Amino acid sequence: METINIKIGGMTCGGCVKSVTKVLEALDGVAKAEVDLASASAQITFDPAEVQTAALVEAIEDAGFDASL
Ligand code: 9UX
Repeated sequence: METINIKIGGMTCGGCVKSVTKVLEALDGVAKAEVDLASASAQITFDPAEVQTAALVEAIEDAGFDASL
């Protein structure tokens, strides 16, 4: 497992946090996603053999938010 932190733009309430958490944890290879509103970021624990960081960024963007490594 690997852990990375991705900066997320556009989250304005707890519902956004839930949405982002859900899309990330729905991905195969993601073990845990801890999304934080105050720091506008997500700490993601994932298996790099199953999912790449680009796919994590894409999932966040597809949910309507900005994501950068
Ligand atoms: Mo809160 Mo986020 O009502 O899209 S869920 S702003």
